[in-house]
Amino acid sequence: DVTDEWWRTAAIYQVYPRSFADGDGDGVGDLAGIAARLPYLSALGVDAVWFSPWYPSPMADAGYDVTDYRDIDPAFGTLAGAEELIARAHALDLRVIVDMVPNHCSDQHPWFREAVAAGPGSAARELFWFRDGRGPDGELPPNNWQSIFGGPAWTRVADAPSGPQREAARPRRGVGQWYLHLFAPEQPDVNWANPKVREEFEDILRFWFDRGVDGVRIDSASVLAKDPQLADFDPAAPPSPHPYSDRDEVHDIYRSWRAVADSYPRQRALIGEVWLPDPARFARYLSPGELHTAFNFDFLGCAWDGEALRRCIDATLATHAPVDAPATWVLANHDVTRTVTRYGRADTTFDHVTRRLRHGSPSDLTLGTRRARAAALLSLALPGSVYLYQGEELGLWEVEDVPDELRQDPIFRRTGGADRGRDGCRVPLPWSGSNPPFGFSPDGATGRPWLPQPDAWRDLTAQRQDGASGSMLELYRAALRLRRQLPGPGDGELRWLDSSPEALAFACGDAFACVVNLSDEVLRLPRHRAVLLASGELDGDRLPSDTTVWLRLP
Ligand code: ISL
Repeated sequence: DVTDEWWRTAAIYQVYPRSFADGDGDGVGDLAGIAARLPYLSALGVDAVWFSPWYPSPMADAGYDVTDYRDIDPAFGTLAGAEELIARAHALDLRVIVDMVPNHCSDQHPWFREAVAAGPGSAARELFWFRDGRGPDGELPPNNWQSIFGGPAWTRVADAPSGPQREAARPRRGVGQWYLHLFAPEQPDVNWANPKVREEFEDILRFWFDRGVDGVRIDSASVLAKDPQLADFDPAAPPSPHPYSDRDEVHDIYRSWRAVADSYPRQRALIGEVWLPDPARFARYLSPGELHTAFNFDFLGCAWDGEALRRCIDATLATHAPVDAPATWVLANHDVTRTVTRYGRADTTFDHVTRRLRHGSPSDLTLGTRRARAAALLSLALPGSVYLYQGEELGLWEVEDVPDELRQDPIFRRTGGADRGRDGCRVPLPWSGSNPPFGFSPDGATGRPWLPQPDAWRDLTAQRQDGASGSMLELYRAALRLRRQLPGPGDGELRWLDSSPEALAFACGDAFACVVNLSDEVLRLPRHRAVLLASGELDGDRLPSDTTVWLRLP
């Protein structure tokens, strides 16, 4: 149906392929594992599945370093397997979203290998940002830009070798030009001012749309365009326009992408990961002829505090209303500390420069779980679309004691361990049984899960929670079921019912209300209403602290 704007109120489940389910027993998740668990996702009640990158990759950044945008990494499966997975998902009424990584590719991508081999001044180098270094021998990076993962945003390559060495040329610490990478050195930024780059990615979009995918999630969507001057700047007081963030040229790219999406008879959604603190700048990505929807992390970065949450909700709704785009709500993803752990701490703050959560105190997981349940019902009640990260529905916590030698996140390495990185939220899911690998890998598997699972996850397996009243899984299932059945949760216009800073009480539509108690005191619920669902136990008409309730209004 061409008019079906399913993404407006969708609940979208993020699958992180390495860690979802392992079909072949090597300890790494794969498409066969995902295919076997699609019925689980369908029963959970989500509308769409977003797959984090599944393309061939050396995995320097867990697949966000792509060597071939039109294929599947052999560790995950085959392209035919992906096509079959898309078809199976559709047969279960699940939409499919793939991850598009347009800001950078892998340093092993044929384009980059060719650029290194071809040497300075070549057309191949024009697909990236190569520059001579500064200093007498070019030994200093071309400018002062810092990588988002720590350290300089530049790496030097060897000068172009000639003769038979050419083919084998690989980037390494060298004496030649430098290339720009806003993320890890293994992720060279491509040059979006080059028409060849634009053609290539439009073709890649078509490639996946032709295979039936319903939308793309656009990684790091606001940093694609760079100021070709590549001048130094003070990150504490960046110039306007910014040298690489949110430049006007980037909107031009998405207008072309929209034309590609619109050339298909069935709606394909463009979903931007648009990290921008300024709501007006954010909303530009949603203007007519650009992206359908976008998410950022304001909600996720919000403290468990009534006033802060209300401000964030109001600001988010106010940003989206004028552009007639749905608000999006994200509590977790593969880049941040899991909710249970985050909410179990008194001192978590969000660092807007590094975009990392910071904390000092240990986490109280009982409190964290209670709040994560309350936050889940809040996010699923708010009007708009909602993104769930795999394992959130099981109440998994951050695995903070991953041994250093097993950590794979480049952030851990690039910061010398000062930032523990993102491995702790990427531990393979526990499905069944009482011991690792908890059904993540099939019986008789030869490989162990690529990151070790805590023994205590035996209580959090999907199997253990299935049908268990009061389990996190059953809470998500019930909420997603109601979200589908009723006008109200996830839908309509939000009206605040209470102005107290420590209670978030709002109605959506005529008959549905959501109340979150963020105070230390018991809250008395309004009369003449029926309880549809609660994140914790109620005592008559009393709502305990850190609890959310969904109500049917008379
Ligand atoms: O995770 C972050 C820093 O700790 C964020 O700033 C993150 O880098 C940013 O949101 C972009 O994230 C996306 O692109 C990265 C990749 O590492 C992330 O996993 C991905 O979500 C580079 O491709």
